[in-house]
Amino acid sequence: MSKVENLDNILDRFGPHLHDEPYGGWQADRVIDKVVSTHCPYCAVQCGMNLLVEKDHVVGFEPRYDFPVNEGRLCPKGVTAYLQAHHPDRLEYPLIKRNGMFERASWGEALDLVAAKFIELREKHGRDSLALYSGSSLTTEKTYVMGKFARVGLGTRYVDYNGRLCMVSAAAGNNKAFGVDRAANPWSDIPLAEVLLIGGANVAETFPILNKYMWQQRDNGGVWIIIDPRETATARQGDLHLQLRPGTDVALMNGILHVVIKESLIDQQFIDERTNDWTAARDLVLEKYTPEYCAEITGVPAEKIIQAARIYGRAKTGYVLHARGIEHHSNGVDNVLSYINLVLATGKIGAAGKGYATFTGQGNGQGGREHGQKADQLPGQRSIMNPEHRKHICKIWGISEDELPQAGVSVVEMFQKMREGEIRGLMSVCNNVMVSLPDTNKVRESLEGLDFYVCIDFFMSESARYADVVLPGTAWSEDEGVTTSGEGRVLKINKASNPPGEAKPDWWIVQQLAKRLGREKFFPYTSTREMFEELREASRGGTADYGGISWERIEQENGVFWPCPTEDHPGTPRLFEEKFYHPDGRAKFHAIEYKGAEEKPDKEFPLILTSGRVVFQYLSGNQTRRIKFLVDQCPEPYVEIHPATAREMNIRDGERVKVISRRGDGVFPALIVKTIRPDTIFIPYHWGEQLAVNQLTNPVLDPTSKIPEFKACSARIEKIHSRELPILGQGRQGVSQSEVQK
Ligand SMILES: Nc1nc2c(c(=O)[nH]1)N[C@H]1C(S)=C(S)[C@@H](COP(=O)(O)OP(=O)(O)OC[C@H]3O[C@@H](n4cnc5c(=O)[nH]c(N)nc54)[C@H](O)[C@@H]3O)O[C@H]1N2
Ligand SMILES: Nc1nc2c(c(=O)[nH]1)N[C@H]1C(S)=C(S)[C@@H](COP(=O)(O)OP(=O)(O)OC[C@H]3O[C@@H](n4cnc5c(=O)[nH]c(N)nc54)[C@H](O)[C@@H]3O)O[C@H]1N2
Ligand code: SF4
Ligand SMILES: [Mo]
Repeated sequence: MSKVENLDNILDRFGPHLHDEPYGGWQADRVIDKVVSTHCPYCAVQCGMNLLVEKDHVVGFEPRYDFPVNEGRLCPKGVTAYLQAHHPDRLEYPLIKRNGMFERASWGEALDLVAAKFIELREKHGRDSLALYSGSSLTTEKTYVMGKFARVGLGTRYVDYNGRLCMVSAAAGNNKAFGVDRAANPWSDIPLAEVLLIGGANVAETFPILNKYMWQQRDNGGVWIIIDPRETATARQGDLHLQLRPGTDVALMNGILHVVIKESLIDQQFIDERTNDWTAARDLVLEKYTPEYCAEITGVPAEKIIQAARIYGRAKTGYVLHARGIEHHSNGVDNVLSYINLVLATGKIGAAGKGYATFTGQGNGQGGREHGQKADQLPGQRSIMNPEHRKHICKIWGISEDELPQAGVSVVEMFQKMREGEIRGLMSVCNNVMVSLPDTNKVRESLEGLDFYVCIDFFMSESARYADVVLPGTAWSEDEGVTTSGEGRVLKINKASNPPGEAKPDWWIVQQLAKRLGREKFFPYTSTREMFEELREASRGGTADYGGISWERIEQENGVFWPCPTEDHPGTPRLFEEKFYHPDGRAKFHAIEYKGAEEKPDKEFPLILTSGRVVFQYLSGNQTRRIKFLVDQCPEPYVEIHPATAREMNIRDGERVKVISRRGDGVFPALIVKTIRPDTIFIPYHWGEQLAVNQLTNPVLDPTSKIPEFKACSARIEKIHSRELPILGQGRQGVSQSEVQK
C-alpha cells in the first residue's frame, strides 16, 4: 500500500472547509425552475422535504407539510442538508495516490487500476482476499447491488455494512423473539400509548422530529419513563428517570419484570395464547432479580424500579422504545431481549397503542439491513445459510448455487482479518472507519497493512486518506431510489440535480468494475428502476417482502409499509396483530442472566466511558463538519464529567484533560455537568484521528450480533500539567464562556 497523504496537506486540499451559502448565496429574485419532493438524507425519521432547484443547482429547501411524519418540521441537520450538494469540498474526479499524494486521474485509468489490482490479488491469494464494506446511507437499490457485487462480481464471502455498528443487536433480538426484524408499530401509535418506556435513546437530539408524537402522547395525559445514565434532553422531559450504570439494562429490566410478576400485572392470557418459553424466563427473574439486588447492580434505587414496574404494568397501553444505549454492548442482544420480555409478559404489543420498536438509526438503516449487504444475509431478510433461500436468489441472479459464497464475518472481524493478512484488498462505500470503528489505532493498522484499498465517497474522509484510489460518488440529491424509514415505511428519494464535475452514482461505479472483472452480464442495469424491479422479485416471498411495492405506489400513498406481497395488498403498518413471524406464529421469551460490560471499572481505570451523539453533528461527521451553522453550534468533542468527579481531580470546566483506556488515549476539554453519573463520563463520537473517542473504545463484540461495545469501557482521566494548553469552551452546550473563564 502506498503512503498515507499528510494530514495538513489533505485538510488544505480537501477540507473540511466551512460552508453556509448555497451556490452564489440566497437571493430574493431567484427563479426556481424545479421543486423536487424527497426526504432528508440523515436519520431514519426520513422527514419529507422539497429541494428548490435553479439551473441544475440545489439552492434551497422547504419542509414538506404533506408528509405525515414531519408535517412541516425539520431539525437543525435537516434544514442545512441541502448545503452538501454544491459544497466546495465535493470530490469531482477520481484520485490515484502516487508517491503519497493524491493526483487527478481519468475514470478509465482509475477503474482499470482497481480492477487490475482486484484480479491480481484474487489470482495470488484467492477470492476471499477481497472485501467489500458498505453503508446504509445508500438507497436500498444500491445496498442490494453492493451485496450482489460482493458475491457475484468479486466472488468473495467478505461483505458487511455499517449497520453492524448500529442496529444489529436489535435485529438479532427481534429475530429471536418475533422471527422478523422491523418496528412492531408505526410511530403514529406513540400518542395512543398511556406510557412510553424509552431505553438508551436520546430522542430529543437523535430523532428530534419524533418528539412530535411524544408530545402528542403527553397532551393525551401520557407518562414517560426514561432509562439513561445521563439526564439527557429527553430524560429531562420525562416523568421518571432511571439513571442506571452503563451496561446494566438486563438487571434493570429483570428487576422491573420481577415486580410486574409479583404484583400480578402480567397478561396471562396473552402469554398462554401467543408466546412460548415463559416459565424459564419467569422463574429466573423471580428467583434472583429482586428490586434490591437489581438496585445494587444498576445504581437505580429499588423504589424507582418498583415505581417503573407499577407505572408500565398497570397501564392498559404502552410503547417500549430503545436505541443504541442498550444495543451498543457486548451483551446488546441480551439487553434487547430483556426489554422484549417485559413487553410480552404484559401483552403490550400488536394492537393500537400497544407498541414496541427500536429506533433505527441511519436514513436507510432499515432498508440497508434487509436486502443482502450483511455478512450472512440474502435479499428479503433471507439467510445465506438456508438452502431454500440460496436457491431462490441464485435463480434470480442467474448463477449456480456453488458459485454463491457462504457467510462472511462482521466488519470488526474483517478488520482483524486484514491485520492477519487474510484480507488484502478492500473496497469501502459509504462509511468512515477511522471515525466509527472501535479501537482506532488497530483500524489504522488494518488500513495501512492492506495491499490495495479503494474508497467511494463524495467528500474526502479520514479513512479515504489511507486509500490508494478514491472515487467520487454522488450525494443523495443526485440520484433516485428508495429508503425504508425506522417504522418500516418504504419511501422514494428523488433526483434534484446532476452531480458536480465527473462524480458518478455508486451503482454506475460498481457496474463499470463488474465489466472489467468480466461479470458485466450480471449487472445489466440502465436505470435505478431496473435495480428496484429486480430487488422486488428477489425479496418476493421473503420476510421483508417488497413484491407489491412500486415507485408509483410509494409516491401516491406517501410510502408503503412492508411486508407488501402483492400490488393490491395495503402494506402492513402494524405487525403482530394476529401472529408473530416464527413458524408457529408465537413469540418467544428468553431467560436472560445479567452479565454487564466486558470491562468493569477497577483501580487503574475507575470510570465508565460511554459515547454517542449530539444534535448538531451526524455520524462520522464527514458531512456535518463542513456546514458552518452546525460547526458553530458544536465545533469539537468534549468529555462530560460530573462536578463531584471533577472536584476530586481539581478539574476546571473547559480545561483540557487526557482520557485514557486500555487501548489508547485522547485529549478533550472537560464539560462539567450535573446530568451525568459521577462514575460515568461521556464523549460524543463525530470526530476522527486524535479527536476520536474510538481511540479508547473496546472492540469486544456481542457473540450473536457482533456489535462492538461502544457504550461502556473502563477509563481514567489525567490532568495535563501544561501552561500552553488553552482553556476552551466556545460553542459547547451547557456552559457559558464567562463561566468557563471564572
Ligand atoms: N443528531 C444526530 N442524530 C442522529 C445521529 C447522529 O449522528 N446525530 N445518528 C443516527 C443514528 S445512525 C443512530 S444509530 C441514532 C442513535 O440514537 P441514540 O441511540 O439515541 O443515540 P446515542 O447518543 O448513541 O445513545 C443514546 C443514549 O444512550 C445512553 N446510554 C449509554 N450507555 C447506556 C446504557 O448502558 N444503557 C442505557 N439505557 N443507555 C445508555 C447515552 O447516555 C445516550 O444518551 O441516531 C440517529 N440520529
Ligand atoms: N464510539 C462510538 N462509535 C460509533 C457509534 C457510537 O455511538 N459511539 N455509533 C455507531 C453507529 S450507530 C453508526 S451508524 C456508525 C456510522 O459510521 P460510518 O458509517 O462509518 O459513518 P458515516 O458518517 O455514516 O459514513 C458515511 C460516509 O459515506 C459518505 N456518504 C454518505 N452518503 C453516501 C452515498 O450515498 N454514497 C457514498 N459513496 N458515500 C456516502 C459520507 O460522506 C461519509 O464519509 O458509527 C458507529 N460508531
Ligand atoms: S429528524 Fe432526522 S430526518 Fe428529520 S430533519 Fe432531522 S435528521 Fe433529517
Ligand atoms: Mo447508527
